[in-house]
Amino acid sequence: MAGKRGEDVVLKVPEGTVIRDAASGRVIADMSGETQRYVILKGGHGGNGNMHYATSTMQAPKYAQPGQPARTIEVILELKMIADVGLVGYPNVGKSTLLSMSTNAKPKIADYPFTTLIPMLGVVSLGYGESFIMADIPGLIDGAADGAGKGNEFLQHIERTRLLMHVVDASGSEGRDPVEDIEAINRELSRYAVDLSDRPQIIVANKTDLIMPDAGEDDPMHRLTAYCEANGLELYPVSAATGEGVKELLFAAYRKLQEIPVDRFVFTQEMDPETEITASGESFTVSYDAKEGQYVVEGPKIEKMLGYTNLETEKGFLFFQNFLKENGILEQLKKLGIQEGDTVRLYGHAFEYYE
Ligand SMILES: Nc1nc2c(ncn2[C@@H]2O[C@H](COP(=O)(O)OP(=O)(O)OP(=O)(O)O)[C@@H](O)[C@H]2O)c(=O)[nH]1
Ligand SMILES: [Mg+2]
Repeated sequence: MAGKRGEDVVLKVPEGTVIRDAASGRVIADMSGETQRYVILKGGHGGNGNMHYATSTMQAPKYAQPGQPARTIEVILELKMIADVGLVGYPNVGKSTLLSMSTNAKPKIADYPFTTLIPMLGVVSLGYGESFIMADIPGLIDGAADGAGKGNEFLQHIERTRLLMHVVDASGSEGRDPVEDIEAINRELSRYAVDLSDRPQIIVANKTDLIMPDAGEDDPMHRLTAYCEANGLELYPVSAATGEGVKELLFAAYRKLQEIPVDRFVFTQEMDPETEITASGESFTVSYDAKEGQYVVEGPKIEKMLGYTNLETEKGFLFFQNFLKENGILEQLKKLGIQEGDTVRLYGHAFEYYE
């Protein structure tokens, strides 16, 4: 009698998820800030039950109009964490150790590269309601911006962070040079799809407990300090293992965050599916069959309409006429030069055309 309602498809996503059109990659919506709910595609118009067509003489008409078909779209849901501070650096420099020392998070820590495989968040509480969110991501390697070691996937998680903590192994315990490491990681940050090199940065010189006392000129901290001074970078020596210097680092980060605007990187809409996507398979063609001397209208849309329209009834026939007009079919027939009395063929049906 009244026609069934379709079900809504509701997908719950974590805050910060970016919705993109799978075909073109264009941004449809950024599920952050004000956007808490977003309708990607509205369902088709509902149909009319047979009671809609009841008249005083026809109490129970057999004709009913089904609803319009639904439209479909394939989307990519891009998870982007929302954190204030993002930890970046080569594998094994102690990023996860720093996260576990600074927050309640319990990341996996081990003495080999690529221990962290998925990004992790933790809340840094400094007391008196002073807190911020810190994100640990897996270690980056050369070519990360091009996807090496899944680098681009990991970098996407820090796109929205306001401040980067760039962690290096200041002791050079693995034979790497911290200054070279800073430059290499920053190269990757600037080459990533979204230029991350202008994000405010704090350099964290970790593993200071491993630096030999009285190392003199061999102390990598010397070169690191000189490099940071020369390049205007803030440097904090810490030992994530012993906790030495960590408090100072966290307070410095908190102070710095107060100066950086909170309006995080928001993605603007590049595509509105509502205006671009039409129901699939909703097409038809209008042509002239010279051999038969008939005009031919065909296609899935016509087939579908004929399937739910009873042309034997007056209501059905009226609907059919309206359909031809509203879909521009009459217009196309006129363009092809149709004259009064000509025959129009639609699958099994043939009609004489009259204005
Ligand atoms: N001596 C010393 N060892 C540390 C310090 N910080 C981390 N480590 C050790 O360094 C190793 C790597 O630490 P992680 O925190 O797992 O390093 P990560 O940067 O998260 O590594 P990935 O997740 O692989 O990128 C572990 O064995 C830690 O115990 C430190 O300050 N001093
Ligand atoms: Mg880690």
